[in-house]
Amino acid sequence: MDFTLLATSYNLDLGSIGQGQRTERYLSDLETCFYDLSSYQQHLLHANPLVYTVSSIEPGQGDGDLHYGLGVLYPGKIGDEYFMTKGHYHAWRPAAEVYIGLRGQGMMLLEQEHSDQVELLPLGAGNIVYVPGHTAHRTMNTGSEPLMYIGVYPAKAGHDYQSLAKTNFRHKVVERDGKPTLIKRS
Ligand code: PAN
Ligand code: ZN
Repeated sequence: MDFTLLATSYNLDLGSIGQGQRTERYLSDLETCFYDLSSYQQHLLHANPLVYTVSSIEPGQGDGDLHYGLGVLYPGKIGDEYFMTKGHYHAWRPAAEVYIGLRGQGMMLLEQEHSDQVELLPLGAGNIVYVPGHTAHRTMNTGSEPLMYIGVYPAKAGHDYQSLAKTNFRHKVVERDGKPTLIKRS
């Protein structure tokens, strides 16, 4: 256990948390995510913006330990599809996660692995989303300022991006009449 990590603080103006390990994802890292490939490639010809960062705090590695991370997801769109995270299952499938919205406006897409169950839930300042185990989850920024949230998950959850690489979720979330709309992929 790293006792120096028992207390930390976050700063939403800086989008930073304590001594968190920061991961950066640029548009070019998200090539399997956006359905409108020509808009995606067009966008990349002009710029490769930072789409999101995650800064993680990992005090312990035991079976009962928890990790948490501050996510900062920037606003933007590729065609009619919002800037989003890659999305993943937890490698240890039973692991659930709690997302606490701190600033901005967004949504979460949840898809259960072995059923057709799908949820599109608000995640912004004032929202909390519980992600059950065995559920793929992705976050989208549907607003015009950075979306900031904290996710808390079992230390042994891990990330499985591979299982989603081909299907890229069964649904996409696009803007229709100014609103986030869930559409089943054909
Ligand atoms: C979050 C995510 C974060 C970034 O901390 O890791 O939102 O999304 P991707 O990992 O899909 O790029 C979490 O769900 N951890 O388990
Ligand atoms: Zn997760």
